[in-house]
Amino acid sequence: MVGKQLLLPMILISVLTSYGQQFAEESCTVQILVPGLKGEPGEKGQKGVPGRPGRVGPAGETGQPGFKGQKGIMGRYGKVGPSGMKGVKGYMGDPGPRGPNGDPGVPCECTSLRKMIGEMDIIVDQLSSELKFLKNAVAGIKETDSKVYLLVKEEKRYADAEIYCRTRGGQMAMPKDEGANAAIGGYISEAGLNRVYIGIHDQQREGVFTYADLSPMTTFSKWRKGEPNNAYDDEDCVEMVASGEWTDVACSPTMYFVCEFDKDSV
Ligand SMILES: [Ca+2]
Ligand SMILES: [Ca+2]
Repeated sequence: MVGKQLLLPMILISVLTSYGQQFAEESCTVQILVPGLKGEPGEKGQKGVPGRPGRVGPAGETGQPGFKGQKGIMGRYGKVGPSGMKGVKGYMGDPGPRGPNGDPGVPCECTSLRKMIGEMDIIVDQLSSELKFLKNAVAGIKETDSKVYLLVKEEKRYADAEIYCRTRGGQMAMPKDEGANAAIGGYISEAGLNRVYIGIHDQQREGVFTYADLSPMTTFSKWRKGEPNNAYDDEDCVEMVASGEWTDVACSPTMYFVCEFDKDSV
């Protein structure tokens, strides 16, 4: 296409040039220029690249305000608020009708009640004591053919120990033969004790020892060597040591002791 567009001017120039030369050579010759035939239409070209974006247009006009919407549905109930302040105290009401008279009271019997309580305390003490006695008995007793011996692990003076045994139907242990003495001595040593009171004393007459039931000593005795010696002129009771031997001692110190009970009465 371009080639065909340029062809005509070139031909024209060529003709003019040629014409000029010929005009110079043949100044009288006349040339007539005729356009060539129209060429065939060319093929359609390819689509070009997109052009650049155009400029930003001017701002539009402000629109009109819309209509107000309809009222919405009721919302849920809110949380319960805090308690309010305490109100002012009201006025006192009128006094009510008088009630009926009560029953007549009973005279106080405090003295007899106190006496009863005191007696009950004594009974409780006695029961506690009996319970200890039973615990001792359950813990272990010794016996011979005719006697039952009980080692009482409560420290008492001789006089109190004697009362204790008698209150329970017995006596302080009175070893009147080798068998009984060995039984009591074994009891003491098995218990791991060194000495206990037994039922022998010379409280009635100094130097004349009797058993707790005041029966006289006959042929049997088990005095330790050098005993009885009535030391400090104050030894009228007797203890048995673990070997089974006897020693006269004072009656006031407290120590464990052994009671005996006749099997017939147990
Ligand atoms: Ca004595
Ligand atoms: Ca002595």
